[in-house]
Amino acid sequence: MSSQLAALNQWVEEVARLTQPEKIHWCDGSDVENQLLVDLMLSNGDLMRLNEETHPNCYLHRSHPDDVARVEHLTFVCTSEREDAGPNNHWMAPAEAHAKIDALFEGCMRGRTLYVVPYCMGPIHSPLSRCGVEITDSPYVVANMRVMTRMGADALARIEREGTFVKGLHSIGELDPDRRFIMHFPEELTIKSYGSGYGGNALLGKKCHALRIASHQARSEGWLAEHMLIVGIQNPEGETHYIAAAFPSACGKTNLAMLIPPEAYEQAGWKVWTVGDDICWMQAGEDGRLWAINPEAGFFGVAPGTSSKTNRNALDMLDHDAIFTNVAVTADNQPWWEGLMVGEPAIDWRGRPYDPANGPAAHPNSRFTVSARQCRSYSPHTEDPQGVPISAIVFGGRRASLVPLVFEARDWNHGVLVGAAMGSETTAAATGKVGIIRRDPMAMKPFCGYNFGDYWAHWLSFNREGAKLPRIFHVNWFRKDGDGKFLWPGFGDNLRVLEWMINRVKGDAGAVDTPIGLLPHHRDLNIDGLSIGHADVEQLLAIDEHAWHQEYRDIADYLDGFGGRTPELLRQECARIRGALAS
Ligand code: TSX
Ligand code: MN
Repeated sequence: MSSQLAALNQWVEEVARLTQPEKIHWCDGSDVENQLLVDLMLSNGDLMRLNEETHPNCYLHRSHPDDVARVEHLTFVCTSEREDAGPNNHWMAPAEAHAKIDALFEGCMRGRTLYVVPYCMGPIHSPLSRCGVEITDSPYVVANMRVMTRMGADALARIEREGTFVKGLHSIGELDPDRRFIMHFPEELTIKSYGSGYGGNALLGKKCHALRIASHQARSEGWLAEHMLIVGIQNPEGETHYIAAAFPSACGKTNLAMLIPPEAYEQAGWKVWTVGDDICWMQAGEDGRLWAINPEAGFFGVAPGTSSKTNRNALDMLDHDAIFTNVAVTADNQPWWEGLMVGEPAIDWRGRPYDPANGPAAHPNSRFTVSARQCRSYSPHTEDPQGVPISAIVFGGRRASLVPLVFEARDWNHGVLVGAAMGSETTAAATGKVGIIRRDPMAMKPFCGYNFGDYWAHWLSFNREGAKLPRIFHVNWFRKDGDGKFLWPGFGDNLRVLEWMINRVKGDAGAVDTPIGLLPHHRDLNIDGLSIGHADVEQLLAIDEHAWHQEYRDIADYLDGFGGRTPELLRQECARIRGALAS
């Protein structure tokens, strides 16, 4: 046996001694294995079969009602120095954290099966990919990891060949919110998660590994692990430009990744290719460009709001071989959620007869899990070991006022400031008040595995001799007029904005220089066929210098919150813009 597999075996034995499972099962990722797990879950109530005529091989999972989302207040980054985790993370000393969570793991798998889940984040033969092993006592987690990652024998073979892997230990425990922790030990490439069976808390390859641990690792190895979709835009000339975009939750990342062009664009020959909808790993290639892979193999998307109008590509991939979590069902046992626009709920997400007095039928954070291969727009280049070259990075947020539809950063350093200054208005789904602006730098607030100050310095470090960096843009699809009506139609029509970006990259489009960045003149945006007035376009592209001055005062205060770790270059950039706005 290779020394790597010996190390893995030793860890599995250690965990088994601690957790006392009845059985140990090494997952190979095969169809036969999956069928056995599905059958087990159908018999123990973890899964229910959905309508076999309309939705073959589709299943519904109902989570514990107290276990329906990520839990930021119970999520810790455990570095030896508190300052390395930064004000953006909850921190606990590693020894204390291990002691605390190991006490919960003690004997927690008695009478249960321990599953060993080897997985690869990214194409199995890509040098940008990284492997991990998740130990879990949840067959639901195994079934989801099989869809979301390259799981099983091939990943195990790569681990054996390669050496290091991220160790993830997970148990659903008692599903008690008071006995729940998600702990990260980036210096040990280790994750320990106890007491939740839900998404990002339990599918450790996703947020825990591919973002929190990977961002830490990427900093020391010189690459980027980002909370970004990746989409390829093919123009009528047949060139494809790849765009990576970061948005906070509830801004429609999955919808943009699967965008359907307006009819006139489709007829002219435009095509949109989905590479990923949530996570992007990027590295400079020998040509100086940034090359990106999607470390995931599936989509774990929010169901409510998904319809044939908002995202036909997503809806079309959900009628076979999909796992649904916490959605409602119709009288004939089809999955249903708010915003689906067809059918009616009969049973709500908790399994009760639907009653509007109990709130929405589907949980607002209900999900689908589906293989990316089922997406019609899935890019064939997603499997390329070298990744895809990124032409543009897009940051964005939900802002009813102030922030224009689109602007371009002057240069890389300005773009990093634009990313660091990202903010979004809270929606009803998030805790607390609606319409409050929350800073969410690069959409990484819940996911950066180290101090944001160091993270911005790492971003700035990519601006070096020989680099051919992507242009950086900022968008806001959510600008409203005085009557509270959205000014921009959004969805497929966002391609008009992406077209301007691509033309900027090619040097074919005009822009107006302003203190906050470069904006399209209204003639630079193609609005043919849109029922949008000239005045609305002017409003979408206008800059209120007085209000921006206030915004930049807030941004400067926010950056100061990271003290000495905030790069001087960002402060200077901020001061430069404040000066330009004041004059
Ligand atoms: O996903 C969205 N995108 C990106 C699409 C590629 N949403 C949904 C956000 C919640 C996840 C949007 N909502 C977008 C958008 O561009 N824009 C809006 C706001 C909006 C909502 C409804 C309309 C227009 C804009 N309806 C009509 O104009 C008829
Ligand atoms: Mn996400």
